[in-house]
Amino acid sequence: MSAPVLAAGLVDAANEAALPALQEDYDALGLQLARRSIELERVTEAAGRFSVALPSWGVGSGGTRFARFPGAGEPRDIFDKLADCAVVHRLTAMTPRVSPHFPWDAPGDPAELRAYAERLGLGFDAVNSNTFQDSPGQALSYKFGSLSHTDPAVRAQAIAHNLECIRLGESIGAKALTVWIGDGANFPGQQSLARVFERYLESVAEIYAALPPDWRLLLEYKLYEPAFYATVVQDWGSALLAAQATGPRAAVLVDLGHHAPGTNIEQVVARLIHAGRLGGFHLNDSKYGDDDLDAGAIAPYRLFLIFNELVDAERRNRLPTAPAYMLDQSHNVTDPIESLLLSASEAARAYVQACLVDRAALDAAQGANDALLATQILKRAFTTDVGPILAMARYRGGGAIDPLAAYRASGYRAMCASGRPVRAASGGGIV
Ligand code: PSV
Ligand code: MN
Repeated sequence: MSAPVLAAGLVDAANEAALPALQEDYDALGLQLARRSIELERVTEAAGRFSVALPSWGVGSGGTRFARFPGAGEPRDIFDKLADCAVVHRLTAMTPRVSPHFPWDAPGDPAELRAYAERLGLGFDAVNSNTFQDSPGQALSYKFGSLSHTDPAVRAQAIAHNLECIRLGESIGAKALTVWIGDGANFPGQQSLARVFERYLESVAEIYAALPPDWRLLLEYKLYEPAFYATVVQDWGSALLAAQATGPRAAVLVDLGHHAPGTNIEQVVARLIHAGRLGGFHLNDSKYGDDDLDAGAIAPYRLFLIFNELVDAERRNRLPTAPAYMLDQSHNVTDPIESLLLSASEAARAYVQACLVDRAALDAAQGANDALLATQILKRAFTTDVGPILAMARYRGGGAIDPLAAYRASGYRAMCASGRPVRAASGGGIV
């Protein structure tokens, strides 16, 4: 199977033209950081080590409950999706893994899928199960829940699907299963708030029992949608309880869009680190709810503050297992590849900015209760233009100095449009 690829030499030629200006900016930033006793090369090396996984579902146009507007040359299956992800990785040099979603991405032959991904230079991150909608051929419906359903037969079906995800994941080299369920109630009284959670815990325990020893189970919470009165795993408290009740390799997955407006997500992150149960992230951005907008598009300072907690925890050796960084976005008005290029970069930007925080000075300001100075120390790191560090890390990693410009010059989307017929516009749907 062959995939559309970027023309040979395209990135190299663009990089060659852009390198002199980058070098100037990079050197100037180096001088500026040296005055702050920050070693530029150390930060660039850290940037080069940063990576974030791509959601297989993110390379197609998303949609809302009202409509989906497919774009030209959209991927038709997991093989096309991987080809698009490979383009993102080729240009950013920081997205070497893809997080697949089953059954959407169920391969006929997992070995073939794994080999294909390897040929593209990609691996797999956490596999996601899907018991939040009914799939063709499924015996029992998830309309009234899945892992927490009142009917044991429905729960058994949902558990079996998760076990199948583990089996598929093993055959493609994944090391984690992410479980997000849409279970919940739209009306007070519709469900027993107590018993529905107990049933969820029982089901999760069965999934955990089948988890290979080197795997992690990531439990994702979400405030609302599709359930609008009470979601079974509605917040980090419930997810943490579930992880703690389940076992040491169960941890919490924080999707940035899954909180009430105004929630202090960085504080949630700090608490999960304290509990040793921070499993990973679905990075995205939002203004009102689970908007699934591009990471860093709305609240870049919040993203920075989250990474500030992570870098601080790294420094204090409080992150024995690195959290899984994954994007989870829905691209409705952009070319999904372009959004992913920039979102990966925004995640790395927040991480690098957080690496610039003067930790000793912050400790001292906090110790002296100097609120203004402490917050200025964070702002100073946040407002540093780390663009040259990101571009240099990409360049050194084999990516593009300017991924978006290189992508736009490549004609990749037009190439896909001629090889992949447009999918019929369907109705609404969140994915
Ligand atoms: C649910 O809103 C979610 O965040 C979960 O991670 C799903 O797997 C993903 O979006 C795609 O629907
Ligand atoms: Mn998510």
